[in-house]
Amino acid sequence: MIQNPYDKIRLFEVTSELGAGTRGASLGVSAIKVAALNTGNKYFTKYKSTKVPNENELLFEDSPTKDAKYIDGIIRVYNYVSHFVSEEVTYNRRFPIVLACDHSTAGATITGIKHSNPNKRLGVVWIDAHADLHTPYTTPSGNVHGMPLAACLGIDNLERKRNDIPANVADSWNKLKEMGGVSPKILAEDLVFVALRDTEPEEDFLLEKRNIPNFDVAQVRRDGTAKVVASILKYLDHCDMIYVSFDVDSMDCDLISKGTGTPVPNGLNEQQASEIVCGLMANKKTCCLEITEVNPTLDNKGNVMAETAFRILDKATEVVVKR
Ligand SMILES: [Mn+2]
Repeated sequence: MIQNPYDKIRLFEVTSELGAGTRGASLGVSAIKVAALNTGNKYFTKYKSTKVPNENELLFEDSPTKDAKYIDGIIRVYNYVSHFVSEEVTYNRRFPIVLACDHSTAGATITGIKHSNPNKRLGVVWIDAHADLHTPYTTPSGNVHGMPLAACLGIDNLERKRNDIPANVADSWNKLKEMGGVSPKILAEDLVFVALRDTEPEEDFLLEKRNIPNFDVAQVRRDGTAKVVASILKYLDHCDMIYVSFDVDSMDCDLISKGTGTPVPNGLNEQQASEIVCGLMANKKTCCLEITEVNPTLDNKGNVMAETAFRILDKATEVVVKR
């Protein structure tokens, strides 16, 4: 029996940045804490956090793999993250909020949830400018933060293959897909995007073939956030649990700031992002929130991206606590 309402939440600090293409993402969680401190907000006193180990020292050496950079380090990080999330979900029954630094590890969060609930159908709301549906076979960059959804869907996308990958990379990719003993972890019909607007042809092929919907920025502007949230929840109605992944590059980089690894214009404004995240948190099926890809070293406006992410985090947490 949880007495203290704040004890309903468990924060996880996932500071791996092995999956990002630009350096500095691992400072994202610290930048969010600075935003809390500078506004006198006691968030990090109220909510306890667990620091998940990272493998970032690998970055001082060149990646031994090209088509999935640092994938063996990322597999170790997936083990840490999925273990912590799974334990929390299974034994403590607190609501995990994952503060992550690059989006690759969201696949590990999903692994943790799914490992604890192998028979439940997990819906995923991916709020992101990017589809993160690449694989080592299709990636133009080799950055694994563009691959977590393909890993969770168990997809190679050989139909749109552009890279011949070595056997060791194929092995590691298969390990990532099969991690947690459940593969695939999610089904394409249980996945929706919000604010998707910067995809590559290999990803477009999958989006079209698997019929994965995107609630785009125009629709959010036209219909309003309440209607979009209702449509998302209706679409995922058959799912038992819902995981929400909020990549801050879903927001407009000109309106907010460029403090993220792959900034894209014409995105959500803060209010829209906040209302969508909070609207999803109000639903009892929503079992986890992840906020990711704040990079203060790229911020052209000081610490504005982290400050914006923190305001949304604070509001969303409150919604979960009160539900
Ligand atoms: Mn992303």
